Amino acid sequence: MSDVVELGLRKAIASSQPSSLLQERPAAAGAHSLKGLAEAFLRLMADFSPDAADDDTREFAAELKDFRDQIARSSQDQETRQLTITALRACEQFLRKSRQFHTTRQQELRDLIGILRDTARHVTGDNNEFHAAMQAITDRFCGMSQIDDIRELKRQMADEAVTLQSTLDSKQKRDAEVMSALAERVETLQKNLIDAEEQLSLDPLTKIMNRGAFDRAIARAVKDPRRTKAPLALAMLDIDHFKRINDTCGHPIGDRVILCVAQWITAAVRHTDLVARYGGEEFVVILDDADLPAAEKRLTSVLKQIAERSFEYQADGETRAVRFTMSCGVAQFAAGESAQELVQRADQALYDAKKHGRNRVVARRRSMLSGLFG
Ligand code: GH3
Ligand code: MG
Ligand code: MG
Repeated sequence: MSDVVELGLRKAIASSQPSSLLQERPAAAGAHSLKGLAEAFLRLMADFSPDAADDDTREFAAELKDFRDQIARSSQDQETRQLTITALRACEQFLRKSRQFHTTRQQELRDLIGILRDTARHVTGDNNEFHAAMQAITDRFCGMSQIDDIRELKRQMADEAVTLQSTLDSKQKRDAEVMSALAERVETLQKNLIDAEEQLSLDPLTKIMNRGAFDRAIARAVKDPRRTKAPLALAMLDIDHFKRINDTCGHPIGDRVILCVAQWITAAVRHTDLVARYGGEEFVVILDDADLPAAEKRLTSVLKQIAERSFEYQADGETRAVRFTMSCGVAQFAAGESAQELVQRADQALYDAKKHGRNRVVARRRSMLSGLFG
């Protein structure tokens, strides 16, 4: 509407314009209509900037009022023209400033919407409703020019910000719950894994290390960097004539004898020595920091203790006792040999112990030949 009035006003000024502004002429009909039109326009301009929200607008409203008063008071058409032109310039300047202000404000708000939308997209991937609402506001905003619309937009944005905040809060809460459930699950799985690994390494009957765990332990022990300084010995033990125990007492008692032997050996060696069931009624002991004589001495003592003990059990309402002996072969790790060679040598020593009458420890040294060609 202001454009139409502005155009009319400009035409009126043009039609009443003298050839020279300095030339004084009596008031004509054109000048009277210009006065009325100028007043109408300035009133309209005052209505156009209704609420004096900022200093500039307030100042402009006061300026308009001043112009209107001056134009109303003017008696000379030259003066009216001059005042009207000055007022028109002031209006143009205000409109330009106002347009500039709105453009800047539009851009800032659009940026703000963009930021909000990006934030929402990053933080809440599944919040389609929010994106749609923001898109609708953005579209509406592009067609806006009135200050009230912008105020409404601000209000909507504030509402959306509250919605976004609560969406973020509940998402964070959900994430925290998921994280804590996951942490709990991981902890349980880790415990299960440790349990499973432990079960995998244990012999089910005796609950000491099984053959697999022994193989890994001996492989680790021979590769230990301390090996160059500390000696390492391996003992292999076997129950003598175990078959007879099974035959006489039955297989279940044989099982209990095996379990009992595992406990006796474990109790008789150092806590740093590693005891494992190699298979059947055979056991192995890894003696860290023990050379061949030391290992031989320690195992002789173990065998002596076992030979002196007896395994007791109940059968047919009476207590029965089983006595038995064990044979043992020992070998010391030699630099450069493999774990397999060490085990083989201890096994050969055990075979020798059996061959030479059982219930004894036989130590087997590495032959010069294996040292040279091994
Ligand atoms: P040696 O003095 O030569 O070692 O004679 P041995 O009778 O102890 O040896 P042999 O190899 O002839 O017999 C071992 C027996 O051990 C045979 C097998 O049935 C028994 N055995 C192996 N594992 C188990 C087990 O887990 N439980 C029971 N009860 N017996 C087993
Ligand atoms: Mg045996
Ligand atoms: Mg055997």
